[in-house]
Amino acid sequence: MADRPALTRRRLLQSGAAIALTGAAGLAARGLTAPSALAADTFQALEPSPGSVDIGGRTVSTWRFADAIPGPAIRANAGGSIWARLVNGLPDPTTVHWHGIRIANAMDGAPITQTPTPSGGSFDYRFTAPDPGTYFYHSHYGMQLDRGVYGPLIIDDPNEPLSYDAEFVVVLDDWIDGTGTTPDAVLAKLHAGTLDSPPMYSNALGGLAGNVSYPYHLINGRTPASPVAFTASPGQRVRIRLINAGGDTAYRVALGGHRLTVTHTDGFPVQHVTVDTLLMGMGERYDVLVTLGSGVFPLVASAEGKGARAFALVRTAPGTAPPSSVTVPELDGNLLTLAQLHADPAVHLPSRPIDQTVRMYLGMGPLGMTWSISTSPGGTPAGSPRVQVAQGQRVRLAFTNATQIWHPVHLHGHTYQVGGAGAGPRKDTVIVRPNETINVDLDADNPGEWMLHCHNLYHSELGMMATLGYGPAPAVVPTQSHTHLGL
Ligand SMILES: [Cu+2]
Repeated sequence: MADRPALTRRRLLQSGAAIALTGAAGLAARGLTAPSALAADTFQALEPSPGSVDIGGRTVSTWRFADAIPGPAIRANAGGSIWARLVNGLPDPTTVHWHGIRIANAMDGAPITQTPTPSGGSFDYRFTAPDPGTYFYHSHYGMQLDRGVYGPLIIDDPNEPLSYDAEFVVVLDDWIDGTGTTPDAVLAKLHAGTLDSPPMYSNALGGLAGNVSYPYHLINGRTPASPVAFTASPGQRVRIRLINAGGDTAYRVALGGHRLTVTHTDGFPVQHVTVDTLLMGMGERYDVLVTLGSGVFPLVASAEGKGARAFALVRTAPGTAPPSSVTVPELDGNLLTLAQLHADPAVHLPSRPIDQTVRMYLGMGPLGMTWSISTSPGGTPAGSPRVQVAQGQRVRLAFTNATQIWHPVHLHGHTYQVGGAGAGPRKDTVIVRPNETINVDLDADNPGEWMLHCHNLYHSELGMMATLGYGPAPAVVPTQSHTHLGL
């Protein structure tokens, strides 16, 4: 196809994230051989372990997939087979979740679909990613994601309809691990009601912006003191794939001197809309197109309501880099709203009656020490409800936020359409603001037990999680929480 993007290996390496070693080359590089019956189009060894990471101006000790964060970029074609071999070098059990992928249930990497892989153990994830787009993978065990156990997952469309010259993969993260505390210690304080955070508010998020104040905010593992520089040529059209891998931070993203044409959210195409800036919750992804000017430009992800930012550079010409404190007027410009987003008609849910509507209430216990999803208003923060659906149903989930803080609500194994068939974007993670109700519709076409939870890791570990399951509940439902807080 004439307008396919010219994505060379060099360009991918310029994107600031390492390309995955694929197929036989990847196996050979890892000293492994694949019996032909086990061969896959894409192979990736994942060996999480404790160790130090240079985040730019500071070295921290943490848990991560490789010597640098994010972990290796895994890249595959839609419909191609992926084989990721987990070898757990962490002292705790772990799992790997393929966030946003409509995957077979047993491969979802959730602690309700597999026994977490013990320290020293291994697990082969073998799956096909049906939908092209921007995804990520991360540990789904305890607080490991808010350490550094995550990486980007890009599914290419062999018939990519968008035309662009280069691509940047931009992974955002709030960082606290190894800075004198750990996410587990922060979680324990939150649960005890003793976490002392400065007030953090955001009008755009409708109230409290977060619970945790982080010392650093990173783009592709680097602090603003030593930013990543993405390079391209003036006039080139660049696809920027944005991934929020944070634990408790919404990021407001802008590129100084440019507007952003939003083309996808959570992997799925939307009708293009051009804005100055967009706000993304934990677990959300956005793809934007930008035609680059000539110069050195600040790419800023402002930690919403937290008075701090992540920072990178986009360089298309020689020149002095702007300081990380540079004013970026686009951050205060036209902000993308959910109402502006409409799925590309090619990915609309077909129109049909809703078979089952499930009301789900997002709640908070005293002092934010516990959190909940309940199927009744005023439900208690105890337990993780299971929503039963039947294969073939059109299901509407109605999320009502009864708390004073926003929640990015994530469903495994499915992509819903916000607002119903033909209305808003296809997504797997949606921000629900205080006192807001958001309806999302989905087709129950992927049997299994699927986690449905807030992607604020502190909220989910303190109880804001449920299960969407097909048919009667399985006899044994494993525990979902591994924080050793007795929940
Ligand atoms: Cu939440």
